[in-house]
Amino acid sequence: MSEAKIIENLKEAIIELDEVKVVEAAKNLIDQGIDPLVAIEKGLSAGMTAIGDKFNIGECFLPELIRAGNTFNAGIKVLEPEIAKSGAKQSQTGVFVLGTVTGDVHKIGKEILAMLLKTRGFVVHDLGEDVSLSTFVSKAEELNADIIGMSALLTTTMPAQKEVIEFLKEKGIRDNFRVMIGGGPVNQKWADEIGADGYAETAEEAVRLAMKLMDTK
Ligand code: B12
Repeated sequence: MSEAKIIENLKEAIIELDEVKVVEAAKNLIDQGIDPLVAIEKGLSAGMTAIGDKFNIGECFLPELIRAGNTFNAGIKVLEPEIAKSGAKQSQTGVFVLGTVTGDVHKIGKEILAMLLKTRGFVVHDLGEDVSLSTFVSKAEELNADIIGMSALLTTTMPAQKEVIEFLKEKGIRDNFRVMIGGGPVNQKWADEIGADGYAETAEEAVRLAMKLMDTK
């Protein structure tokens, strides 16, 4: 089976909410030596975007979003050891405190980022979802973090990213950390506006950026 067809199968499996198909396609992909990161972006994530679009126009509802998330995770579970193998590094790159902002429970993108950061040597403290402003800041201080990463998938929760940065400034500790933001509705313009040190559209770009930011510390 061609690489394009396998990646298409991954995407279809998400849209069809088919966990058996996603596992089969992911295994197939490993057998064929296809880059799992390409498969995540072009297959699994593309499927999630399609589900999101269907949700937007009322063609599917919350239960389908939840099942799509489960299907996505079933695929990732198969790919994860492969990704770890490809990027395994011994030395510690930096300490990364990561979470989804308050009011927001989307975790799939954040967890992919956590996984990739770990394969590149970062020590990742995933604070979970619906993380309050004070938790982000107190944990970053306690763990002596190099980078704080905040995920927001809702336009209504994006302002929480700004509030964390403002809080860091109020406490006079803004310069102790690099701050990265991401998530569907977030973009570089928003990052500039709120004074974040970086934005990345995908987890792969985010890891590259995190490594670059470490050089500026
Ligand atoms: C799955 C899903 C859910 C699941 C979440 C399951 C889970 N545990 O994560 C459930 C069902 C719970 C859910 C609920 C809701 N959802 Co929802 N959901 C989605 C969906 C379909 C996929 C999200 C996803 O996982 N994408 C796949 C991952 C891989 O992509 P990603 O998260 O963007 O992450 C990538 C990058 O953004 C980046 N990244 C992510 N985080 C970070 C952090 C940093 C620091 C960096 C640098 C990069 C980075 O790297 C990742 C990998 O490349 C999206 C549609 C979409 N296309 O995104 C809607 C979507 C996000 N949801 C939406 C909505 C409206 C809701 C609800 C309000 C629905 C409702 N009426 O209740 C609730 C809100 C719940 C809440 N309070 O949070 C809207 C948001 C609209 C908006 N712009 O505000 C979307 C866009 C759907 C739509 N088209 O309308 N949802």
